[in-house]
Amino acid sequence: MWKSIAALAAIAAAIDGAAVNPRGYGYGKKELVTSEKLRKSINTDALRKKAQLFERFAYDSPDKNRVIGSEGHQATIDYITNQIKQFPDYYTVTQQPMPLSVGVSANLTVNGAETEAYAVGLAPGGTATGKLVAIPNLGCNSSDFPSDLSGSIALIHRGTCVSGEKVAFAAAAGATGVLIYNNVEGNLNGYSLQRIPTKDGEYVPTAGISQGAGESFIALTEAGAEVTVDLTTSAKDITTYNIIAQTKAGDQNNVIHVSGHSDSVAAGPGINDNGSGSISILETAIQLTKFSVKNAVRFSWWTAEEEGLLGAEFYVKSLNQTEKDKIRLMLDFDMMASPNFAYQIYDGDGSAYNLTGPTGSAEAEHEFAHYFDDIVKLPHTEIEFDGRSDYGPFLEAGIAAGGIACGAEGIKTEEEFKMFGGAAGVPYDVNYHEDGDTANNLNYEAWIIMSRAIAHTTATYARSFDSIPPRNSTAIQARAEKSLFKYKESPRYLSMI
Ligand SMILES: *[C@@H]1O[C@H](CO)[C@@H](O)[C@H](O)[C@H]1NC(C)=O
Ligand SMILES: *[C@@H]1O[C@H](CO)[C@@H](O)[C@H](O)[C@H]1NC(C)=O
Ligand SMILES: *[C@@H]1O[C@H](CO)[C@@H](O)[C@H](O)[C@H]1NC(C)=O
Ligand SMILES: *[C@@H]1O[C@H](CO)[C@@H](O)[C@H](O)[C@H]1NC(C)=O
Ligand SMILES: *[C@@H]1O[C@H](CO)[C@@H](O)[C@H](O)[C@H]1NC(C)=O
Ligand SMILES: CC(=O)N[C@H]1CO[C@H](CO)[C@@H](O)[C@@H]1O
Repeated sequence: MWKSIAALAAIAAAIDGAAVNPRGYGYGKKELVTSEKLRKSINTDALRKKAQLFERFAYDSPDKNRVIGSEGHQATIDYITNQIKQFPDYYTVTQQPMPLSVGVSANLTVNGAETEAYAVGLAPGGTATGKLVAIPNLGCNSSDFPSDLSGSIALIHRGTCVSGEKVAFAAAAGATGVLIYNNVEGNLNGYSLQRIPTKDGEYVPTAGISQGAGESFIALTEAGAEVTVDLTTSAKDITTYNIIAQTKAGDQNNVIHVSGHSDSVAAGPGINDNGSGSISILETAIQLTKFSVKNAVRFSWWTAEEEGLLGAEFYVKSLNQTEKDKIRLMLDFDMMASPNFAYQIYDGDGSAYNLTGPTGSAEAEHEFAHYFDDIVKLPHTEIEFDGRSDYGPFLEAGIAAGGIACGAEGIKTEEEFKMFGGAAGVPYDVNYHEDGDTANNLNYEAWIIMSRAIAHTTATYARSFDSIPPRNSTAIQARAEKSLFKYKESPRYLSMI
């Protein structure tokens, strides 16, 4: 006996249909999730245990971090995926592979003298020798580049646009290598071109150097001296993964997308930044399995956030418009447990910073405010909706977004001290991007409040999108274009690139 493909498909659909109710509730007798029940199921012990585990992934790895391509990061990805796989009836989970090139080392001599330099992520390895040509302005426009850079090495200042654009302009003009010099004091180490290449061979070997070195080479070229550069870089091709899990039940055409990032910077284990966000989301995903949902809930753990939001960008680019339209709201969570915390909500309605998000972002902000005002009765502030984390690519695609954070390298103000305690005049997280970003240095009081805010919004939107304006691609697109223009000019966004 054989069955036609169509018959097999019908059987598969019938089997699927038994387990999945695309119209809603699903899962037999599980009760519909509520904010209160989901919030109460999140506890500090479970968060703490996972933070210690993430830290172990970092410290058991030769590099003592969870940076992309490291054993610590792969262990994190495997752990999260396996946790979700414990609920095969509840979630489908996939790992989305993303090929990347990470920098290994760079050796540079300038006029024969060795100069400290660092390989830059996404740039290929290779050798370039030639005359140094300083690029005026910031190299964000092709008109900054001489038409023929054949056999030359371009020297470009960091900032204002992602370095991937600068290197692509230089390579298109014939440059065989690029040096990027820092726009703040110190070496340009652990830096990335921050933009996935759009075609093969778009980038050339690139190294990062200090601001001081860059300025001294410019002085030489301006004095008319010929500056000869020998650059050798090495890079390693890796495959890293986004993790995407989605409830099998719930309306698959109206999705609440909850996400954080799974990687750390190279300097340390990255337990607040942003292990804390990843863990809060994982715990929410685990606890959600006790309940049924009306709208599908999608959880994502992005890779390569620290290299320029690459995982989230890669994911958004992989979606066609129909798939983008299914995401009614994207919520992003990073740095949930800063030692000197403030409760900060992304300013989606633009009331504090003038940068609004796509339609629906204002309503998301108000839902978080409702949680702080009415449920936990705690103060909160706003932070600029600047696209400086994984929600940036979603904003750019016109998808409504929101989120909360506890603060990174910014300084707590006197006013915030009065609201939240801690210490004024000190960063929210003194360990930001340092080796002290460990499980012991988290603020567990803040973390549980923040995690329950995630549970609150997840449950609220898993029940209903009534508070989010209906989808309207025309209006969403028009709004996105406007806010995108602005957020790419925001000082906070610019300080990241
Ligand atoms: C690049 O420079 C040209 C010439 O100065 C100008 O017309 C153009 O608008 C610039 N493009 C961008 C994207 O700034
Ligand atoms: C740079 O030099 C160091 C020390 O000699 C060497 O270990 C490393 O492999 C070199 N890197 C490249 C890209 O040539
Ligand atoms: C969009 O992508 C989904 C998932 O890959 C696919 O099933 C669907 O056919 C695509 N739709 C269009 C219009 O291309
Ligand atoms: C927001 O816009 C208003 C009116 O244009 C302006 O007065 C205010 O300074 C702006 N605020 C910020 C934080 O940019
Ligand atoms: C969608 O938004 C556009 C622009 O704001 C508006 O003209 C149109 O009437 C809206 N369509 C629906 C169905 O609400
Ligand atoms: C919201 C927030 O603070 N997110 C941080 C997570 O990590 C990245 C990279 O370190 C920071 O740039 C973000 O600010």
